[in-house]
Order: sequence, then structure tokens, then C-alpha cells
Amino acid sequence: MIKNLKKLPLTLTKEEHIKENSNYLRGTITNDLKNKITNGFTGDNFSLIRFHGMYQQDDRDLRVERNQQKLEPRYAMMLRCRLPGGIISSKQWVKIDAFASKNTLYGTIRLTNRQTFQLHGILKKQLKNIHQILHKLGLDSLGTANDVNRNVLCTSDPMQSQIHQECYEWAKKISDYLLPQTKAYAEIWLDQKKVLSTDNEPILGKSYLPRKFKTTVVIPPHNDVDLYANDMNFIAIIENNIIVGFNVLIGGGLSITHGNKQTWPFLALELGYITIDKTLSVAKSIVTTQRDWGNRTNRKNAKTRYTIEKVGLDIFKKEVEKRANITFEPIRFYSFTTRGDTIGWKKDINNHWSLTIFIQNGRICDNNHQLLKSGLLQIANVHPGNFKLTSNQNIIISEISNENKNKIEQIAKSYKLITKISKLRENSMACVSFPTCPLAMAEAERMFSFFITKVENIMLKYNMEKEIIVLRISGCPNGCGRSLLAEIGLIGKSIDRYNLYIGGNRIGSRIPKIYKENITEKEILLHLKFLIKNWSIYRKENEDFGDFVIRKKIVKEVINPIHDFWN
Ligand code: SRM
Ligand code: SF4
Repeated sequence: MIKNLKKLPLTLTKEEHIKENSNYLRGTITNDLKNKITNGFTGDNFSLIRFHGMYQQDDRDLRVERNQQKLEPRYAMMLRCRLPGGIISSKQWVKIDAFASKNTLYGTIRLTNRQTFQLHGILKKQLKNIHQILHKLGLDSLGTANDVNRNVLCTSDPMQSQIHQECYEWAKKISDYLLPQTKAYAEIWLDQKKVLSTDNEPILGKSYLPRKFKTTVVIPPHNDVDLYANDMNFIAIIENNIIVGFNVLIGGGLSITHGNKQTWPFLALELGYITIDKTLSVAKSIVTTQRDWGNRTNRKNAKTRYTIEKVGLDIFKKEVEKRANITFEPIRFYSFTTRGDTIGWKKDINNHWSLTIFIQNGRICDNNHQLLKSGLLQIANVHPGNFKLTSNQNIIISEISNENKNKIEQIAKSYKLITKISKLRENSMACVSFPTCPLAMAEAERMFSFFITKVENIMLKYNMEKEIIVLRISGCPNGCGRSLLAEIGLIGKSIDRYNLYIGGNRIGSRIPKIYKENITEKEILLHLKFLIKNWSIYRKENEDFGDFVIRKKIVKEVINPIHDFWN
């Protein structure tokens, strides 16, 4: 079967040629950096800078105006830092904050739902500066975008057990192990000497991966990382308070293309259990199997889930076993019960405190309601510990000593970092979308707060205001807001219009089903009013919203997404 795959007549995608001819991701980026005529990157470099952790964007609110003035679009870069497990020290935070304030068009820091941060609006002339700042801080942005293993997630645990520390170390190890080895990043951004002869990509290969690749390390029963959306997942198996190994799950992913039934969301599948010593070689074998078997002729079908569908899980598994020289053991028992972050104060096992702060959509800025950016900076200035970024776009101030607790609480209160919010808001999120995302079809982050307030009013009307619903909004079917793992998911269709999906579950192991297509916010609210009212009247005791709409057959349960998602 695999031999046949290799014999298929291949028309490689444009991106494959770009990678192959890039001289290990160098392209002509250095020439573009010297080019003062445009604020953007040209030709292949537009795509190649992504491997270095940056996206070229332009402010979509300004497009028409600049076009009328015959000006080039307002090009600026978004940079995404690599931060496996989401941990950043206070010292690092202070410097990042200073760069964001002084050198970006928007002056904000944006926490992402993959435990890192993005800086939007960096002009080309500031790029070397930010890379060199990152480098001095022991950080980088390598491998946070394009066809490589992305920022590795790890369950955020404010309780800081030894287990969590170990899992975090694994997230870091896996991230480092799978990083591109090219020296292009160091040469271009850090002015290090050219050492062409040493270039070699033993794991990723000269053409890198067929598509993006996402990895998690998870500590059950908390599924905050939404593991089922990822290509490769290591679920920690703990015996006598020690991690003995991992259950390995592969092939998750959420993006679709509207109307294209050859695309579907998919939940990661179980491969088997491995002892902890096999972790890196299994990671390498999964990545190289996907590297060699993944579709390089159609990017819409290039992710691991499509490779698995094409060859079958058993054949994929056998190949991983062969490459890693192991046999997977049967999956060990695990279960998930939670997904959201617990906002507020908690004591850890070392008698230190942590404070989890809700950051709406991960956007760190000062506004009329909250001084999030100034407040976090103030905390970073007095707090010797770490900040932990969560997969729900929130932040945990960790390792706070008893002596420092009052001081931090005072700052948090005076800058209004601690606010009373509904369970609905706490458990919901939106992707970035307009104005920076070039792929946005409808608003997400900018409409989130107003929209949630309206849904909160519906909840209040039916006495459901204390209940949780996981509600997520994505501005397009790429689904960055992980709407296709929500109890209520909105996906942008065009300006002011969305598809409404319902019936995911609370812990993120069920894909929701389309309920209404191409509707306006007003229509969405009418449907939600009807659904929430019925849920309030007819729910079984403590029944979650997502489970209710499935039990009542308001939508059909998506069991096998390949067959059930579209039909
Ligand atoms: Fe995403 C592309 C933002 C998590 C699926 N995503 C983009 C870009 C870079 C647009 C682009 O290609 O030009 C967006 C930048 C907007 C901006 O202005 O900042 C973008 N994605 C985000 C973030 C910031 C959303 C957020 O609000 O937190 C998340 C950054 C994560 C990170 O730190 O690495 C983000 N993106 C996700 C997720 C969720 C996840 O990984 O848990 C998904 C769905 C899961 C999956 O991969 O299946 C996701 N983003 C995509 C896709 C579709 C990929 C595919 O398989 O087809 C694209 C488009 C693409 O890659 O071609 C995309
Ligand atoms: Fe942009 Fe679409 Fe991702 Fe939202 S879901 S950030 S609109 S690519």
C-alpha cells in the first residue's frame, strides 16, 4: 500500500518547491531586510519567514484607505515566541513588555491558546532587534509557524507537583529535539557566521514537514491543552507518584474548508502505551513517518489525520514501531474530567501561592475597565517567580511566597486584574481574527465581549447564570479558536455571518455538529435563546449543554467525524 503511495504522479505544491529551494530556510531574507523600498518581504521569503516564527500581515481596517491613497498595505510582522509548556520568567516578561510598548504598532501582547505570546505590528526594521532581545533572554521564535513541530503544550498546573515539573521538562525536551537544525535563524537574526557545510535536518528533512505539526504532554484528568486537536500527544501515566510512561495518541486536527467534504475535523486516536525511556525515539518516528508519508501535493489534506485515513492506523502504527524499534503496549487507563482554568488563588504543594488571572481573549493591554498590561508589568517587577501561560489564553502568576502574596493581591486589585466574571465567559474564547489575520472572514476577538454579554443575559433570564458552557468563536474555518471542540462553536462564514455548531462536550472529546448555517448574530442569539431555555427546563440533573442537545437529538452526535461531520 505504501509503495503505491510513492508511485502516485506527484505535482508538488508551491510550498514544497519553496522549502526545497530555500537553502535550509535562508531564501533571500537578508536581501529583503536591506530593501528599504517596501516594508514587506518578497517572493518566497513571505513564506520562509514563517519558519523563523513570523507572519507578514497588514492591518485590514486600513486596506481600502491605503489602496485609495495608492500606498502599499501597512505591512508589519506578527512574531510568535517559542515557549514550550508556557513558562516565562518575570524578568523575561519585563523586557517583552518594553519591546511591545515601544516598538510595535499596537502596543499589546497577545497570549495564544498554545501557551505562548504573539507581538503584532513589528516593522521590518525592528525584526533583528526583537530576535536579539529574545536571544539574550534565552528565548527564540524558531519553529512556531509553518511546516514544523509547533510550540509544545503541557498541562498548566498551578499546584506545581513534581509530576507537573517532569511533564514540563518533557515538553521542553520534545520541543528542542524536534526543532529545525538549520543555522539560518542564527545567521539572519543574530548575525552569527555562515556555517553552510554543517546544515543538515536529520529529523525534519530538507523539505521539512508536509504541514504544521502539533504536540502536547498531558496530565490527566485535566485536558486544558485540548489534546484531541493535536497531531501527537503524550498522556502521562502515573504510578506511585512517578511518571512511568505515556499513552500516545496521534492524528487530531480541527481545520476544515467550508463546503469541502474532503476536509474534516478529527480527534486524536490511541496508538498505545510506551515506557518513558522511549519517548524521544517514538516522537521522532511519528514525525518522520508523517514527514515521509504525508501528502505534499495537496495542503488541505497534508496533516497527520489525512495520512492516517489514507494508510490506516494499524499500518501507521507498525511503521512507527519499526522506526523506533519498539512494540506499543496496550493503552493504560486514563480519563479526563476538566478542561478550563480555575481562576483565582491556589496554594501549591510547597506552600507557595499561585494566582490565575482571566485574560479575555489573551489580549494584554490597558483599557477603561482594566489595566492588564500595566498591572502584569508591575507584578513582574516585584515577583521573582514565573508567569505560566495557559492553553485557555490565561496567565498564572506562580511560586508566590507568603510574604509576597499581599503585595501581589494589592497590585492585582488596584489594576483591576481580578474581576468577577461569569462561568460562561471564563470558559469561552475567540481567535484573533480582524484586523491582523489575513484569513479572517468574520469578527471573533473584537465581537467576543459584546456577544458573551448577550449570551450571559439569556443565561440569566433562564436562571442558568451559574452554569458553564464552553463557547468558542473562530473567524474562519481554520478554527484557531478551537470552535470544533466547543459545546457552542461559531465559525465565520463572511462579514457578520457564522455557522453555528453545537454538541461538543465539556472535556473536549466530542466534535460538535452544524446546527444552522450562515446566520447573523441576531439569528444566533434567537437560536441560543431557544436552546438555553429548553436546556433549563428539560435538562437532567447537572446535565451539560452539549450533552443535552445530543440526548434530545437536537443535533446528531458526531461519532466518526469522517462520516458524521458533514452528513
Ligand atoms: Fe491558527 C493560521 C492564529 C491556534 C489552525 N492562525 C493562523 C494565522 C497565523 C493566520 C495565517 O496563517 O496567516 C493566525 C494569525 C492571526 C493573528 O493575527 O494573530 C492564527 N492560531 C492563531 C492563534 C493566535 C489563535 C488564538 O487566538 O490563540 C493560535 C496560535 C497558537 C500558537 O501559539 O501556535 C492559533 N490555529 C490554532 C489552532 C488551535 C490549536 O492549535 O490548539 C488551530 C486548530 C487546530 C489545528 O491545527 O487543526 C489553528 N491556524 C490554523 C490553520 C488551519 C491549519 C490546517 O490544518 O489547515 C491556519 C491556516 C494554515 O495553517 O494554513 C492557521
Ligand atoms: Fe485567523 Fe481564521 Fe485563525 Fe481566526 S480562525 S485567527 S480568522 S486563521
